[in-house]
Amino acid sequence: MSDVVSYERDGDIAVITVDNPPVNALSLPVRAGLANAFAEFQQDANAKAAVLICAGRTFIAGADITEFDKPIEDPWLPTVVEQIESCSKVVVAAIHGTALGGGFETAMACHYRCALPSAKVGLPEVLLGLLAGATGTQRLPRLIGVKDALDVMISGKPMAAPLALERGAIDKIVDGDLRTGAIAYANSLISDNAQPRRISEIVINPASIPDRFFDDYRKGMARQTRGFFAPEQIVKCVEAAVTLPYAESVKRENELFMTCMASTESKAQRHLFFADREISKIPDVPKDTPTRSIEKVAIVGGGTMGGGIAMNFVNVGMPVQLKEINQEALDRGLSIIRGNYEVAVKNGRLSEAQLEKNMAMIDGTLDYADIAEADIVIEAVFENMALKKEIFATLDQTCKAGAILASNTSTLDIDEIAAATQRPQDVIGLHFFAPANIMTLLEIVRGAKTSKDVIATSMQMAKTIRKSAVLVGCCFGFVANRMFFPYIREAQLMILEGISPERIDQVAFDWGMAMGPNGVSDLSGLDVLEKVRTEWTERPDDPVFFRMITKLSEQGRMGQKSGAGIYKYEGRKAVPDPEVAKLAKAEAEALGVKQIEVSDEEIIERLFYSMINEGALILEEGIALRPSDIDVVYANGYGMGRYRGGPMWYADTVGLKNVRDAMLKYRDRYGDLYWTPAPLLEELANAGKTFDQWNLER
Ligand code: 3H9
Repeated sequence: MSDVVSYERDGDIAVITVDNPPVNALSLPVRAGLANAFAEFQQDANAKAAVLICAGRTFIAGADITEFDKPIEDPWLPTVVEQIESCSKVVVAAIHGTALGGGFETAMACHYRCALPSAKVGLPEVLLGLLAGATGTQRLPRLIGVKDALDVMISGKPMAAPLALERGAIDKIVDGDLRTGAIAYANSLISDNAQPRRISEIVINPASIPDRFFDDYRKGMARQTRGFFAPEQIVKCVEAAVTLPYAESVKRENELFMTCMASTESKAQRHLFFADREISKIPDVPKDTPTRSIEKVAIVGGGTMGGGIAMNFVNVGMPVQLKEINQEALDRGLSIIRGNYEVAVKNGRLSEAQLEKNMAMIDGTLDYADIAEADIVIEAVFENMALKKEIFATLDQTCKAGAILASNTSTLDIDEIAAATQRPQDVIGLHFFAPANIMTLLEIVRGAKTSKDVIATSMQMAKTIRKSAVLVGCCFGFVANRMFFPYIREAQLMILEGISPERIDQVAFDWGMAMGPNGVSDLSGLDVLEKVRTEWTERPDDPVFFRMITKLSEQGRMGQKSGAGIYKYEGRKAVPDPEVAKLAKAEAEALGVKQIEVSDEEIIERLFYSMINEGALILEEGIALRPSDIDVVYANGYGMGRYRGGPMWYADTVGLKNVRDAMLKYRDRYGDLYWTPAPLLEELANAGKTFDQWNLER
């Protein structure tokens, strides 16, 4: 028998067990093992039914994604699932953990499905830019109906066992030991003379589907799926399930699966799947690094950011102390948090009782002495080095030994902040992204003296509060903002050059950003960006740099919050403002900036290649551990469409030679202040390599 699939008998029941840690992915040995095991079951005259079960933490969690970049090797999963379904004796799937993708497809090939109450089943292929290509798009609509199946496959969200039972995706929930329960279920099916029940034999009556159903479905999903390739292919597969005979529609599914697999979008999404998991691997901070216990959390500064950070802890049941400078500021901070929870209550995501419970977990204080026993203190006051140093000096005086002292700075030098204390080893940056209670990204900034256990504890704490934490080194702006500055810089210069903010934003949006650079600047606050500019002591010596931000904020146009910034605002709707165009023209004249016409391609190149070049510098300096860490930052913190794979992956898909050559074109026009290719970019472009290859080879 195979190493990863075993066959044994328990009375009349064959028990086929997959044991392929960590998640029982359907790698070639598993597929081959399943094919052999089901052939044996078919031959085994003493086996009246079979139970398919998995060892370890989960049922099969899907196809082995690492195999998708290699040639397919037989037996391919669609063949294995057809073999399972065609067994002449009853097969029962016994599910625990997560039966996902190919795992759920395998379970759907079984004739009956039972599951633990905690199990989940689903087809999340869409999140990898794929579709359920082992008959999943054909079986699920037959099993639970076209609309529900589409919802499951387009969202990628798994169904919890009780919902799966209600929808008919599973047949039984087993309490207690799964193997015992599944064998008992199989025995009861035999006693009842139950026959194999094959989903492929269910026919969907086309007349049961309302006219225009698929057109309407496409319209309904358009916003959510903008830019992604797979969702439309999934809809096509389900249309085929309704209109074509099973064998033909399976063929269609296979063709569309292959198209998805070869698509740039899917490659980008698969890259991010692994990138999201790589971020927790820190070469000099291994998994067994000791950690400190974090039970008491204090936050200094109860503004929008501090309040948002507090909510992260409260939401996972951890009480928080919130320190403010006076009662008025504290009351305001608490009322913002309450307001956020009230929205959740209004949307039905939180009960009134939970709201009150959450608020009771926040203990406001005006006195540093009250937070002396905190295990971690997170400072979240505004970006001002002098103020932060003062706070850290006070924390050093008041906090217990061993407390982690963290700053939520988005740009400033952690080492300088740490130097205000006698314990720089305990100081770290925790850069949350606004709104801090919603955005999943957390940049963890390692100072020169930050100790490894403080890093390990911060990474672990990030998991607890469900953040995607990327460890970065110390420089102005770290990874996220440092790469964001060139992006904003180009958007600003283009406005001076006579290109309308709305066109720049539209091009960025169409390319895949959730919001263009000008809309984001207004949302962040032009006063905030101006403050960052002035705090940046080594900012470029260039009067044009961030010019409109400076001028508009001088006029009190601070962005969305003041009703006007780069745009005017009607409520939250951004409206182009002719005054801004006038101001840009006057500033351009004063600064000698030429008015030019640009193509959409140029807008994309200037916005993103400037960002990518900064990324290359960041990699050279070791500020980010790997190119894929930068990709995670942009996919999770800045709303860059996952189908782009992040800026560094995108650069790889464009070709680094093309990126470098475009930079040289702009260097000819603008000089070398901004457009000199980073040495790493130059080296890789000349060698015909990608950032990804560079990462693997070093
Ligand atoms: C598919 O099925 C296509 C078919 O329809 C058609 C075929 C013809 N393959 O996430 P974790 C690794 S597409 C390979 O940290 P958790 C993961 O990289 C697939 N490796 O654990 C990590 O490695 P490392 C559809 C995989 O407990 C380790 O396992 N299925 C796969 O937080 C632990 O993972 C999916 O999309 C895989 N399929 O979460 C499900 N899955 O330790 C994808 C995981 O070296 N998987 N790894 O970093 C998941 O959603 C989560 O991993 C899961 C467990 C919920 C299962």
